[in-house]
Amino acid sequence: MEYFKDIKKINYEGSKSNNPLAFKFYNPDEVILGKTMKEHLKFSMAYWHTFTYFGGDQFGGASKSHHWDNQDPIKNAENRVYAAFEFMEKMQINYFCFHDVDIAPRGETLEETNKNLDRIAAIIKSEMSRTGIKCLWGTTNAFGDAKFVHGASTSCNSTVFAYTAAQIKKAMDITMELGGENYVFWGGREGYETLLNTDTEMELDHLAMLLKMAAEYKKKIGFKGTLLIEPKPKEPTKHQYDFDAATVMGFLRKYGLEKDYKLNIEANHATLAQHTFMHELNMCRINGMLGSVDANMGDPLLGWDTDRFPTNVYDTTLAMYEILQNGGLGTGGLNFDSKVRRASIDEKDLFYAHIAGMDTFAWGLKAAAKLIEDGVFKDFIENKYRSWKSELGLKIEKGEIDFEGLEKYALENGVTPNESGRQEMLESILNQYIYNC
Ligand code: XLS
Ligand code: CA
Ligand code: CA
Repeated sequence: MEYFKDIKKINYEGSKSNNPLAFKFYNPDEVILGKTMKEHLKFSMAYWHTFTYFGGDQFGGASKSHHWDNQDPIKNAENRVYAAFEFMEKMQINYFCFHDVDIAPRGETLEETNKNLDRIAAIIKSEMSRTGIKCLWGTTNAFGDAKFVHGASTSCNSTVFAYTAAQIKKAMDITMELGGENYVFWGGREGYETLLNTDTEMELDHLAMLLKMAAEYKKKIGFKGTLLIEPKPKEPTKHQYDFDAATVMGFLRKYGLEKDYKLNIEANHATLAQHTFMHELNMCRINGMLGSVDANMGDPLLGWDTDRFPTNVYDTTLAMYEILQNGGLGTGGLNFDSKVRRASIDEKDLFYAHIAGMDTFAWGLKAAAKLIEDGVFKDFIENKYRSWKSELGLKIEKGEIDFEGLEKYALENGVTPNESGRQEMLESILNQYIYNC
């Protein structure tokens, strides 16, 4: 059966095309800096937002449905697999990401839930071999159910910790079975509302314990994918433990887990933490911890996690600038953890949304590649820091001079005049590159 009958495969038609169901900038086989666009941009569909989100928000329930839904939950899950693979094939999206609960319904017991997962995973596997589409990452939903009211691994209830571990074990097994390239941990309820009832020290120790066990289990089963932690500062809890990239890296180092994990950076989580997307990518890059990206954007006028499809070329250019400098994302990719708006009630909107996101990243890639090729900011930055190549600079960096020596230097030589940072000029050049790519 064909699920999206009115829609044919989305193709590249160039920037002059006025066909809304065509790519204007994403040209999968176009070569940029020695690699094709589709190699640079490992786009992934998020199973949850695209296939199990029906427009609900804090003020109202579903605003739309899928025409193949409304049957029994297992049949529903099966149909969803075929619809999802048809969607990805038509969109030319070669990867997907999933939570356990997105692909199969929860059963009455854990055993029944696991059986449901096995049944649907087998269908996914056969669709993967039919189409060549791959799994970017899997994860578990250890936040939605009421048992996680006090947290998952950070719960005061040790039986909830055990249940969380059991869920993760199964989700990791399935991710491995599907050849997943990564496994993600986002701690939806791993945080707190008030310190009046919270032992933060114990909770953080328990979170680390769970992550240690997961890393050990990965080795035990021979899972080759990368383990990723996804920072987010708030929502649903007031203070999430995995606040931002710097917090997560400090946490991993404290518990000796920095070799076992990398980070999955989400654009909207960066802005919720009052950082730019670029900042979070940069912090990971300079620490060798950049693993993967959740591609979306927030809304400057709304203070919450809006998960909008990315349409801001300025942001994607700067993001791709960091990603290219990182030498790509390794096993990671660009997962559209993005949802169409509540009022976008037509199934076609799913296509328009992904086209917009893919085109926006393609444009960003082109502009960023040109900036790198021309060494625009690199040359400027090298020149800006040139005093560190002087005798004094090299002595400081090598630890060959102490406070007394520096005092002597300052007394004898004073300070050379500073030069302009030229921010406005650089921003203007950046615009020029974005306009002209
Ligand atoms: C929620 C998170 C979530 C993770 C996967 O804000 O972005 O969707 O990516 O659990
Ligand atoms: Ca995410
Ligand atoms: Ca989000």
